[in-house]
Amino acid sequence: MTVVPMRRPLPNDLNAFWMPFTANRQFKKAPRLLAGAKDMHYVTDDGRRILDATAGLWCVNAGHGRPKITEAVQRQVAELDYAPAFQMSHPKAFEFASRLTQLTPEGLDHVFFTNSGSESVETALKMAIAYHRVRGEGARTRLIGRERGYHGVNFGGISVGGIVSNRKMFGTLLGGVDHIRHTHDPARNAFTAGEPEYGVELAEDLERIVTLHDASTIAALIVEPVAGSTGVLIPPKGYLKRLREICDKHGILLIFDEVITGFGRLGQPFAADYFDVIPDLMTTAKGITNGVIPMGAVFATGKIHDAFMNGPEHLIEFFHGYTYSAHPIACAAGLGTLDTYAEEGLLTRAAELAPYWQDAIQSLKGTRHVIDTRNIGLVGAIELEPMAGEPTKRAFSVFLECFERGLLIRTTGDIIALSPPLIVSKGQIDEIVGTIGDVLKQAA
Ligand code: PXG
Repeated sequence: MTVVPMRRPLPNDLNAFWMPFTANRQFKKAPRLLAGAKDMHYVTDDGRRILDATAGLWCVNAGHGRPKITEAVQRQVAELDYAPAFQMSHPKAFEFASRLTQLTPEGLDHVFFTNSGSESVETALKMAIAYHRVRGEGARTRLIGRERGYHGVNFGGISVGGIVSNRKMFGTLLGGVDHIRHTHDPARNAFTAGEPEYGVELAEDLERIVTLHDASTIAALIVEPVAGSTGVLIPPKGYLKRLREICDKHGILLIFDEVITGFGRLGQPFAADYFDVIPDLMTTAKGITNGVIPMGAVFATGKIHDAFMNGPEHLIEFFHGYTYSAHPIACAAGLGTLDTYAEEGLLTRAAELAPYWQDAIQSLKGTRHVIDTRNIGLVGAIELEPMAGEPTKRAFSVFLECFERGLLIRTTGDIIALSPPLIVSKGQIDEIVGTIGDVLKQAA
């Protein structure tokens, strides 16, 4: 008989799980556990209902526990649990890819499946470099990102990303990367509803980088159309169009990282639709399956895809992919998600709610500690004056107090970021903004 050693942790021991992007020691002293969810609400392990003002982490766009998605997953797991992803596939992968490319902006007709936003970013960066190489411009290897950009946590993503705390611990990162300036300019744009007036000229920073390195060495520029993780930075009017023009002029691919803007967040299926600027590659994740099963996808134009479809037909064209690319259960969840989005008009619902949302967010101007309010689609940000000498502390205490009062918000630095599920009601918008306002009035 084997003796089970007694040093094993109890099932409810909090120590073993090293939590991601979390203050582990603080969390484990007072854990916040979500045990259930339905529509706009979470339920905590002690039975409290929490209004979800963040769509999980920007991913549960159709709200929680949606029956079409649940049932699709249940059916799929019983029918086909897994199919090899390389040199094999399964029918739903093709069905889902076709359905997705009917939704994507004109020209983005091919989809490469991944399992997360971070993997989508790595995939797109590799595609961009390889694309230039297969067409005989192998010197174009440089990747350009933007200060304050967030492109996931893998080495390519943190290299082109511009969030210092995500980079500084991890050595020299990828070589051959440069960054254009970010667009945050509160001195000129604070309390702007929608797209800021000032800052289109910041796109010209790309010309500076091109002059420095020469266009012939640059593969791609990657930007978030609306920067999310860094605290919701909305592009100045005309800025993205100008980036597109400069990329075109120099033969540089434009990658939009639409991991948070994709699937209806701005009131159009993608930010590319909203801003009427079509990238060459588009990275997505999160809302692609409503957050139910991990999945990501990179969309590519025919020009990029076709450039690879050369040489002997028995050879692999792109040496890249994941064991779980186009996982059957993720594809089933994705199909259920697209059905739900379509039936309820969710990919454009944010456009209907945007004026109401805007008034609600902007009504916090003048509230204690608030130094900026920003909004676009169903995204909002409330920037707080940091406590002297203790950055992030004020916003985090607001987060904790909101959670106590039954509201889930997200904070990054001293910025509150809001992105409710696209099924949110006007009454719930009032509740979100009302609670935050009340908490701010009493916050230290
Ligand atoms: N690109 C962008 C633009 C993102 O926002 C990723 C890539 C990476 O996705 P994965 O699936 O690898 O996490 C993201 C992720 C927040 C927050 O509160 C944002 C993200 C993740 C977690 C929290 O701002 N974005």
